Amino acid sequence: MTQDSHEKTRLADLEIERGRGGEYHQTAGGDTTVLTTQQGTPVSDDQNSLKVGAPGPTLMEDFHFREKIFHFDHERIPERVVHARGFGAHGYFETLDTLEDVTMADIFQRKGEKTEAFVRFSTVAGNKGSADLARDVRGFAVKLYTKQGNWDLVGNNIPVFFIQDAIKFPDLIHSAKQEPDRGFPQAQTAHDNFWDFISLTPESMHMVMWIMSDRAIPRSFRFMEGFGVHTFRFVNAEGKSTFVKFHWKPKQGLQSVVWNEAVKLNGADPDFHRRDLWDAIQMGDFPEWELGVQLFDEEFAEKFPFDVLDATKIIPEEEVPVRIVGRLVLDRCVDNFFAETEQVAFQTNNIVPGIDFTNDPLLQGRNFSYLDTQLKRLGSPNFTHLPVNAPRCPFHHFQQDGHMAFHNPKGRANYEPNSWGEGPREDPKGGFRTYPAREEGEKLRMRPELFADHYSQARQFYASQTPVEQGHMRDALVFELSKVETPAVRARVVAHLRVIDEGLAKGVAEGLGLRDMPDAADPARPVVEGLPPSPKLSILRNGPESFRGRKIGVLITDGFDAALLKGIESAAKAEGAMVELVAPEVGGAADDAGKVHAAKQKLAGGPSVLYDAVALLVSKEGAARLSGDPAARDFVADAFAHAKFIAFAETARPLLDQAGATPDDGFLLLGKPGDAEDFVKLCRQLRYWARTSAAAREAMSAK
Ligand code: HDE
Repeated sequence: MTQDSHEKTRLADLEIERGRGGEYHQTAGGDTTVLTTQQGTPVSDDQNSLKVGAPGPTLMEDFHFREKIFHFDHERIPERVVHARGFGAHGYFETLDTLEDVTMADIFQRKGEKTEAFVRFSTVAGNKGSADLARDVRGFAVKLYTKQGNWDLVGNNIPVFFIQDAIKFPDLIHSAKQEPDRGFPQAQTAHDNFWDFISLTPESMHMVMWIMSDRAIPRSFRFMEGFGVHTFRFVNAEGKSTFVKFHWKPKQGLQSVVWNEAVKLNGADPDFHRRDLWDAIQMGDFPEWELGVQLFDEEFAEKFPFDVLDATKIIPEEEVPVRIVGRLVLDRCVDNFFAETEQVAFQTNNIVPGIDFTNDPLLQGRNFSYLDTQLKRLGSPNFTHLPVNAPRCPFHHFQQDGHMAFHNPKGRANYEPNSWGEGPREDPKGGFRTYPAREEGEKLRMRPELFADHYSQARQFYASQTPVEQGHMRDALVFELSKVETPAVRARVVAHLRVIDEGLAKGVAEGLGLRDMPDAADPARPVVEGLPPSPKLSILRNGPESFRGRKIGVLITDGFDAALLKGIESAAKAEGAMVELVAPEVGGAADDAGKVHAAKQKLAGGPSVLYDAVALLVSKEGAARLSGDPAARDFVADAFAHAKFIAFAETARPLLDQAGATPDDGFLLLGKPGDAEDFVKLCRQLRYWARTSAAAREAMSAK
């Protein structure tokens, strides 16, 4: 690594020299900085190790070679035991509403104030190198560098969790990850161990409904919600406590992909979510979420039919509305993936005055785990010295030494109190004070009685979905359980589903070819009847109002109609959507005036799953050329099967025919450039679901 403090040596421009033995030398020149060792010694040759004679043995003496290989050998740090695959970005939080009445947290005191933030999104089960579109929960971890210390809200895109007590976390994660003898499957829950554990753990049923829904296959990090999951406490200056649940709401609405699309995306672009976030930020279309809080008191908690400290339960927004108090904007990509995204250390125990924990046994367990795991991953208790983890506010303490300590205090006193008048002292008034909750009881390994309700909210979640979403959940369960090789495990899951919804259980049993319906599971507590559906739980009921931030893939071939492309481009621009060109060759295609338009994707490597909607602008000759081309057929057939909106020039009709895509109301014939505006308007619905099922057609015609 070169240090700024090194004097830059200016040499001739970068050039390649052929050396005596035919070896190549690349030398620094012009403004190029001279390569040095870690110790700062300038390096004369980075292409050849030091040898005795040209073919001779390599010499131990070659300190540059040894240092380089030594460092390379130690580049990896342990990946996170969960949430290994992630993607981070910088941004800021802006306070939109003050909350001084309920919390003294400094970040909520002044309207309009901005606080620096770092966010890391992740999948849970897969290894670092797994694909983005795994069916999985997404981590939504936010670090807020407040004036009173770092506050980490380490959340997920699903508001509940599989288990109620942290002691079960290793079992849950072991069952979800690769099976230990064979080391597969990777980044999938579709295997025996996972469903075996789940079927023996009824408390997971609510979460199972969420992960079998399209929430587990988001279209983009930008279009998903985030949740703090646990109930936390706000504490105000008078010491009064208010319960709080945190919600991040994407400014551009919710959107997911369909399962068949997810499977194909994992092949077409395993980095689909990373690339999407990176591209959006680079283009200046900054992803944004609102922070909302659900506030409630002990009295509400007492009368709520479930335990508010049980992380397998939500409080429906219809019951306690979400009050918007701020917004989060991601406006800067990382400079270095390892330094920032990999080394960022989130900890649930990073809280600030005005915010406190509750007795949620999952949260209590997490508070141990996150600190502990950072030592393993980052190798030193000094991980807070890393720039991404360091507070932005002043900090002073007497913790010292350890590996890689590079903020070392000066002076004699390294303890307090001391007689030297040196160093920081505690602040009894302004310092963090734990909320003095009254606790008493016997030491027991037990859970509160209401935690025994495992099915009521699972049922409520299913009932709150549109018929299209319910169909997706059924299909997901059938897919996952079809990969389970032990019939008894499949049957046990269906037994649980019978308590949640008989129709769902029947559909899954049919999909599995299960001949004998198992008896329904026996709930530990009676299911609470008559919970009203919560429309806020559906993705399709909370979609975007515009097509902003989405992408249209336009297939072009030589001789295509330039005016139609212009129409699409200007309609998309007006909406804030993107257009990407796909052509048989990446070099692009010439329009009807002979002007060449470079393509972003080659057709055979740029399938329609990469886009939210497609437009087919192929010319008559192009359609003839692509006749029988499997990539062209799949481009159209997939867009059709995935219920996407499709615009087409008349000349492209043969492509529809060969893909078996009969135009319906989700198609738009582009007769003139202005028609693209109607197309973009259609696209606001994101999908033409009526194409996919009778239930969807019925639901749409009832609208
Ligand atoms: Fe985590 N979790 N978790 N988790 N979690 C980790 O910490 C753990 C849970 C979540 O982008 C680990 O730094 C336990 C719930 C996110 O760096 C580890 C339990 C929720 C991330 C850990 C849970 C989460 C993690 C692994 C059960 C949503 C990624 C690496 C009590 C509210 C953070 C690390 C990032 C990461 C433990 C359950 C969210 C091992 C013991 C519930 C977003 O400490």
